[in-house]
Amino acid sequence: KILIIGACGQIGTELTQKLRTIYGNDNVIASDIRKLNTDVVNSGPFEVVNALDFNQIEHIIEKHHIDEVYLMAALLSATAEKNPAFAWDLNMNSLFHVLNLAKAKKIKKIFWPSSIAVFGPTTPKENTPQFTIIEPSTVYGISKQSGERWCEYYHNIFGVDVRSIRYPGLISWSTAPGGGTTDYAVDIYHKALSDGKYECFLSSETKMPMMYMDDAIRATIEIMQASDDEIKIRSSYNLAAMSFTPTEIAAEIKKHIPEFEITYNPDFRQKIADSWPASIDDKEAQKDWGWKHEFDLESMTVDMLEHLG
Ligand code: VAH
Repeated sequence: KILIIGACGQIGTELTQKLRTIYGNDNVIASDIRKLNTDVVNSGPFEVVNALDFNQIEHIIEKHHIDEVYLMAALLSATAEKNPAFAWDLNMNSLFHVLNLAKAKKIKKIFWPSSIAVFGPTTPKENTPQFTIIEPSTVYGISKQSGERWCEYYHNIFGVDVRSIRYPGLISWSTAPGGGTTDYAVDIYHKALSDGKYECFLSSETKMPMMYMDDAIRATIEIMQASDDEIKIRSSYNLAAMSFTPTEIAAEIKKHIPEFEITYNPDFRQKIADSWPASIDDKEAQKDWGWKHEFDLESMTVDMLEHLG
């Protein structure tokens, strides 16, 4: 059985639904700090769980005979800069709780998300390799780097089966992002349809790695279904699909909504974006567990506008 912590969040919502389709509603226990999403709450078992409460997580794991945990609760980059102490507490201690439960053999497998935010200003910006300089300059990035180190440590020293992906910015029509720097690439579609214009909080040429949610969910499930010996990297895998600037995504939207206009008014998130890579090399994921993305900017835009329109 599977437990998802943070099941009502941006990724958790879609991951829960997909896992329920694959493994059956009753075998996928959704949990979050509150009942924030009615689809998630009503489509199968749901528990209110605080990711910072070890005893609560342990209790739910025993009650439902859980083997696998997907830990999707976290504060994202922009929110973390506003509340560094809480971000560090939540992002690190929730991970320790789950790693320690695996170390104690109460669960067999963990999925934990890392991010391209793990990279910093001294990392090569284009085609960022799997193994490179990693000096993150954001609270969120520091928590992801530390998390990656601990995942690898728990695997090497205690034999914990933990698997992880460095997600790029994720774009979805069905779930809203929650406080990230890449959120503009979701908002822009909503505003293009509702207002015909969008004011972007990043500058026009800010290029960032992005991925459509369908690909991200498939990657998450594929890395968890891979055999143990295929997973050679136990920190976190680079993962890529597309990279674009606000200018480029606006041009793609204009193909469908010719009157669409974008303006720019960068805020504190510009500095966060500037510290991250522009594009990612994910050949290790391709080689080790057969990763291949499907969606590019063009096909994603068609699908987004079709669903939202
Ligand atoms: C954020 N979407 O902007 C997240 C992500 C690629 C960064 O982890 O904070």
